Amino acid sequence: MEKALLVTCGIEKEDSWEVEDASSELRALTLSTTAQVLEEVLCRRHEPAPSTFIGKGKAEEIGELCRGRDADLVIFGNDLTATQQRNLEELWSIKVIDRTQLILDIFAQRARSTEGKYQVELAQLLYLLPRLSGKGIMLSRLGGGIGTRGPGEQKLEMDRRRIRKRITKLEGELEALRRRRSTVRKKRLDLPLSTVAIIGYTNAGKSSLFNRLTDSQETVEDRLFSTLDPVARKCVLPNNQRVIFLDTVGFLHNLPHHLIESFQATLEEVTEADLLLHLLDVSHPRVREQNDAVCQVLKDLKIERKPVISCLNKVDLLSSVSERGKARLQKEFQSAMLLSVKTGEGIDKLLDQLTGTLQNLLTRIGVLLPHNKMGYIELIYSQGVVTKREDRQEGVYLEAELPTKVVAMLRGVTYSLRT
Ligand SMILES: Nc1nc2c(ncn2[C@@H]2O[C@H](COP(=O)(O)OP(=O)(O)OP(=O)(O)O)[C@@H](O)[C@H]2O)c(=O)[nH]1
Ligand SMILES: [Mg+2]
Repeated sequence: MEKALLVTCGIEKEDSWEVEDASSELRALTLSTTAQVLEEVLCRRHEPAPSTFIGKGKAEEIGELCRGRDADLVIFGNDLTATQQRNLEELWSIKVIDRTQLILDIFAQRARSTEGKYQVELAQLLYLLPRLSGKGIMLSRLGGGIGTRGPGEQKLEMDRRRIRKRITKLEGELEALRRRRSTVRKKRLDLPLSTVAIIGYTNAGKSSLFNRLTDSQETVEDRLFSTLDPVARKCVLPNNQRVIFLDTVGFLHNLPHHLIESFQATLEEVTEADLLLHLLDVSHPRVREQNDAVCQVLKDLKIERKPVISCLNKVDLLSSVSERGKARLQKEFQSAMLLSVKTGEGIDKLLDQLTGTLQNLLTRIGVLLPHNKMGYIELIYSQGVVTKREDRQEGVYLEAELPTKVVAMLRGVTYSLRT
């Protein structure tokens, strides 16, 4: 097990997060890998020092600490330039990893699907490429961040030309996979079921809720980024409407932008959902900052206007908070619902709210189906809520609330459609 020293530097001009919060998140990220945390060093600067980020004096101080504590590597809570990373490695004669590389390490460990694996490898190579310039960091040092992960021994021997070739190949493969996936998704969309994406900060309890709602067995762990590949599953709501739930990758504050781009395919799923279920871990001391971080990602994805139901999860851990305190919290977070996936508290209410919101997304129609189109009756019953039925001579007349997608399908096949 590698022993890591954590360094987080607060930059006054850049970040709204307190350096303490950033550091405790770095600790949680590190503990999600196989590394062990020796000590956390916090510092503050007005702006990063170009050659060492933290400044010469601080760098020497940390060098001493590394030797004294026999550290195997230093992990930064900030992003370093290739030069800063190289300088620090030379100064300390020790492996230095920045926040992006740490996150990539975790992603590499978690990726399951072919697409997920390709995405991570692509992001890793794009990260490595500028770091191979000039004298470069010793390739063996780049042997992934922690443990033996990272692009792998053999791949690290590749020179830049071969890395570029590999990048082009991966981009091609990913594009092909994306096209295939979009066909699959289109088929799913043709099936006109409403889609609900469970989103939220990493470790909020998304997979736990997904499992509970869909009776599944997705990985649930007290670690950051347990879920990497999105999973979709069907579920029947209490009013018999069928919907698709999506479990998604967790969000993180200051997720490096190029990472977001390489995970765009994953986030496409979220972008196309009809409704978002935003889960917050109310027991987390930084729940407000986490909420802001998620809202920021939604803005980046340009989907901040999508209908959202917010839930304050893990309410079972709030036993010391008064009812009034809880009500205040609910109000503060977009009239959120109180929920505990663990005890089941609030699940029924959530399902009611979900049904209601989805129904608001439904269109009320009256439709007369001719006798040769009876196949659609079953579709209407399974996708919507039928409020009236009359068997007439010309066909069957139904009044129902239906997802807009189904309404569009019906337009071509009926004598009369009233919306
Ligand atoms: N006390 C308590 N713990 C919960 C509750 N819901 C989830 N957890 C725990 O929170 C941790 C994270 O749960 P996950 O479902 O893996 O969270 P996630 O949002 O899918 O996390 P990532 O996939 O890593 O982003 C696990 O240890 C769960 O057992 C809850 O209502 N109460
Ligand atoms: Mg998960």
